[in-house]
Amino acid sequence: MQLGPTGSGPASPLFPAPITVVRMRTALTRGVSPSIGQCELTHLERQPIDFEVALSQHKRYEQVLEDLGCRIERLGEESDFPDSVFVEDIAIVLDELAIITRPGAISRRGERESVERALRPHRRLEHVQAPAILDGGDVLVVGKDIYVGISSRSDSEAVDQVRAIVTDYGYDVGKVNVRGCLHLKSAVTALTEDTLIINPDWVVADHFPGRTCIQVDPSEPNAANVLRVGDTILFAASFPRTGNRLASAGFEVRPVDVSELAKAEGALTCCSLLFDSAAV
Ligand code: CIR
Repeated sequence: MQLGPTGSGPASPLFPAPITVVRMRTALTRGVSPSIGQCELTHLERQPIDFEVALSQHKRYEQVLEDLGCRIERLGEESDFPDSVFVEDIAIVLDELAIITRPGAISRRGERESVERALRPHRRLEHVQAPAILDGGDVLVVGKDIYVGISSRSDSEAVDQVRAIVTDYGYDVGKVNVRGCLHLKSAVTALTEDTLIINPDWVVADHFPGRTCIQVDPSEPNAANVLRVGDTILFAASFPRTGNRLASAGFEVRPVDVSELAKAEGALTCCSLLFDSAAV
């Protein structure tokens, strides 16, 4: 029997049953492009990428997200866009709205159309406008603080645009200089709202006052890109020392092998856009 609004009697046309909106975590992903071998590279030498291995690592990544309670919304692979598996760079998804970026690499701008279509049912959309450039990998959201890396892919003009879009929602937006790596989130990601993991050679901890910064193991410079899903921290399996560091600090950690995708300069955060939405 369905109950009316007081919960005490049957639902009727005058008192329809209350609608329960179930929120759930969505992970927007995209299949690996068959042309991933022609990806953009900035800090790495090109090496052959085994497509089958990349595919199976990506499937496993999605499986782990699903195991942790995410609903996977997977976009079709795009053979014209070698880097399109790295969906994180194309949008910033906040609770209140999403911002479609203007990727710093011209080869990646065509990835926006399908991501925009996928996000439209979930969020009101805003756009970074030319001539500004912004990659999502440069945007670290921690609570109401948004840190934007100034890198070869993202500039100050984009920071100003993002600030203008989100200020009314109570966000603070700050610029962070990064050096020696592709994106801000190659250098620092969030473990909790209070604690970050950081490679101090690539970004200075002073940018994050009031937050504890745990450093990566010095032998694993690329280990700062971790992905928090609920209470679990996913770390790249290639960086076990940093994984141990996090476990010793009390975090629930889980290794995920993304070594083949790392040859395309990708890591854990870049293969998904995670956001809460109404269950479908
Ligand atoms: C690129 O250079 O755009 C890709 N090969 C790698 C992008 C990785 N994205 C990310 O870490 N957010």
